[in-house]
Amino acid sequence: MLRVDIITIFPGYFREVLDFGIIRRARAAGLVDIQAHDLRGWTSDKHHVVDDRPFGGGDGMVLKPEPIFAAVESLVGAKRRESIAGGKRVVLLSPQGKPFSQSLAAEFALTEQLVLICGRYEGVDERVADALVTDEISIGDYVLSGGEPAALTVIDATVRLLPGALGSDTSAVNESFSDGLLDCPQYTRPPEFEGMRPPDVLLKGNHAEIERWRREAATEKTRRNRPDLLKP
Ligand code: 9D3
Repeated sequence: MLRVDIITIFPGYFREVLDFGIIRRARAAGLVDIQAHDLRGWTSDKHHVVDDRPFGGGDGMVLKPEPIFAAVESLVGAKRRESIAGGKRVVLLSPQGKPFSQSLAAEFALTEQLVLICGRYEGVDERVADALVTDEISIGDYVLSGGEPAALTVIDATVRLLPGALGSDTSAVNESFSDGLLDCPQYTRPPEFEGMRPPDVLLKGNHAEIERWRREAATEKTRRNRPDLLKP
């Protein structure tokens, strides 16, 4: 069973979203155990302070290192990257991270424990990235207000790859990004909707013709929306 521990100042953010769809089914089936932990629980001062002003000046606040190191030590049993057991990953969600990808999700799905550290404010004390985390990850080139939605993205992409998480009618093979092309367009009933019809080839049942159409349509969709995927 994969264990996922989220370290956040907003544990409540995760409560309902983890209770739907594939993630709910995977949890119910015992494939994954996901817990959101309040970073403030690892503070030792009266006011549970998790942030402070940046050295050198500047706007905003920076998450302090001590509660994060304490959280990871209690959840993973290590306080440095080198001491983290193989099969465990400690991930910092950060705008400065490496791009998240399907291949990284596939690696995470093979681990026994995933710890996700969610940043907030202007950032996280760099000693966390330097000495504690195994992976610093961004989900894309846009600015979020915190790492929480990025953590959810990582959880979703990872959990659906756990053996048994997808129903028998669905499969994690032959997907977009596995074969390097976007999915082909799909249609269902009715055959005519407000004057719009699916391509005739899909209604005729010649499976060789349908396969050829799907590959060409997928290539055309990819050329239009993601030409970067076709570049050598
Ligand atoms: C790059 C912007 N920073 C310069 C002042 C400030 C800043 C903005 C947003 C610092 C942290 C954040 C919160 N974002 C994340 O924690 C985050 C994130 C993101 O913003 N985009 C894509 N992936 C991620 S993963 C975590």
